[in-house]
Amino acid sequence: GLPVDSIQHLSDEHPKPVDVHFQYGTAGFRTLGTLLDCVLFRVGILAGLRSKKLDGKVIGVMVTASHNPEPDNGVKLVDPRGEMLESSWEAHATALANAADTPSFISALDTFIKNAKIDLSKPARVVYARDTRPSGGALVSALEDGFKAIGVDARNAGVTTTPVLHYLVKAMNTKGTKDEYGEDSEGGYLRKLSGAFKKLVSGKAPLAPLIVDCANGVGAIVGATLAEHLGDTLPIIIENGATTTPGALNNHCGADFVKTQQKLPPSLSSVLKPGQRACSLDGDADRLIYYYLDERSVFHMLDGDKIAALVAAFIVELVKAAGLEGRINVGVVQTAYANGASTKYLSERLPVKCVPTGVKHLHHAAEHYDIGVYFEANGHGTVLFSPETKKQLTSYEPSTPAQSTALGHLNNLMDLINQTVGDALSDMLLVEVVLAHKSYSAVEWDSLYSDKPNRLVKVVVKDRNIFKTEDAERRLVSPPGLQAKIDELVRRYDGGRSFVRPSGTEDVVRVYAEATVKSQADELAFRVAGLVY
Ligand code: NG1
Ligand code: ZN
Repeated sequence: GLPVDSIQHLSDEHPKPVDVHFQYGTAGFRTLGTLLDCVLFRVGILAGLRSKKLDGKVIGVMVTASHNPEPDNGVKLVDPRGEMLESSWEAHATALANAADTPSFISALDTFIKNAKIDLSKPARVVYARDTRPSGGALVSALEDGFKAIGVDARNAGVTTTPVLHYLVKAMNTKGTKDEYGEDSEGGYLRKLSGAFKKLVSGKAPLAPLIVDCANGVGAIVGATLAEHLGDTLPIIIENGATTTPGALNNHCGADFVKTQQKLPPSLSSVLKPGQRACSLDGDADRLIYYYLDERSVFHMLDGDKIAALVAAFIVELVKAAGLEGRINVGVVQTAYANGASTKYLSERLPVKCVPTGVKHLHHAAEHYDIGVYFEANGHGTVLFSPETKKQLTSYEPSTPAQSTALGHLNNLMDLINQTVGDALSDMLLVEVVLAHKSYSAVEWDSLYSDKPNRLVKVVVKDRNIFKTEDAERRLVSPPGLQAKIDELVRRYDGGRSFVRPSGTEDVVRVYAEATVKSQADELAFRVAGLVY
């Protein structure tokens, strides 16, 4: 049965703050770090239960608030294949986190264990990690109390990136099987990525140094070790690597800053030379945005959509060159936030699907292709190779040297790409490989298509839950009549497109608009926002 005494005793040390409601959203639990102690304790227990439910498979727990300001923190669970927690458990997590006190928490646990038919005699295994946030250490202690309370065989992966933690979960669960994903350590991860990278760029012209803005977060730590593994094959210059400077994390730097401000992090203005490539990671290194300055020092951003276009077109070419056209189908998954010009570019070359916001939707849709490329415009994304495709690529007999070369590249890409989740460092190497193969500069990559001018605004409303969408969040069904008004406005703008949806991570409604001219995109966004308000 449930070790009630041990849970009771430890739970009393991690009381729930009154007047706070927690919600397991698309990014797990996320709020001020000072409020999360009890949540971490309870998540420790929940992770143990999830592992027991899945017969002792390893579950991951990541303590991070990604691109959010430094005082925030958060926690999310990772399922055995390295993927996001199954949706039905999100509600259980929310219910347990909100139990007012120890007795109601224990009774909620009891009910949950019965309803979910969890066999408590099963083993529980968890691997956990945190980013560099100052609140992380204490929150991890609370998490460990949760493990202690229910009895979990827990492995501390220390301070590392979100994608490394996802990798570890998958590597631990496949260890010793024919599907072994890789050595189950950060070193194993770095050797896998850098090994594949070196094979992919061998014989290509040397790559010019790349500036990497690490958002003063954990990407700087893992990125520095990666740089050592890469040596001369890719000279990396780490900027914003101040992981212990109070207040520096994500402050005027990082992928979210660049994407939302559409400008250079001020700290790079004296570093970046015209024509030179640079990229920014976010605070837990699962998002990546590239950019460069043109010869007039004008800033140009290469976001997740540009990465998807670059990578998808390259993979399609390799599949063709390997002689596998028609046998391996490549597809792309985007959300409504994808720039209209990227959707047009990609749709002319391969199947493109639009899904609601949130990594789990993108990931699941990408699994339906033989090779599925997914990226959010904000720079989160990866490429998935189906198990069938993996088999095909490892067993296929090429009939010409050219086919053999292309096949080798596809096999190395499978190792280079972190297929569990978006991974800024892995994606960065992927971009560099394509640039090396195509002999593209940042300018040439940028010219695949021109972004349509766009504007994203947030609107604070009384109740964002009245906003209901359909068609992958591109149309509102509620409040009644509002979509017709938006349609009516959009018609008046050349190349106009706009949609409204409630945020899943903030208490706001987001309004996105595109138009052929920037000032019109801004105007359309603000007029639609006026309808919402
Ligand atoms: P919400 O707050 O639901 O718009 C944001 C991002 C998503 C995704 C999630 C999870 C935008 C417009 N939205 O979601 O793309 O990254 O956070 O972190 O960028
Ligand atoms: Zn992140």
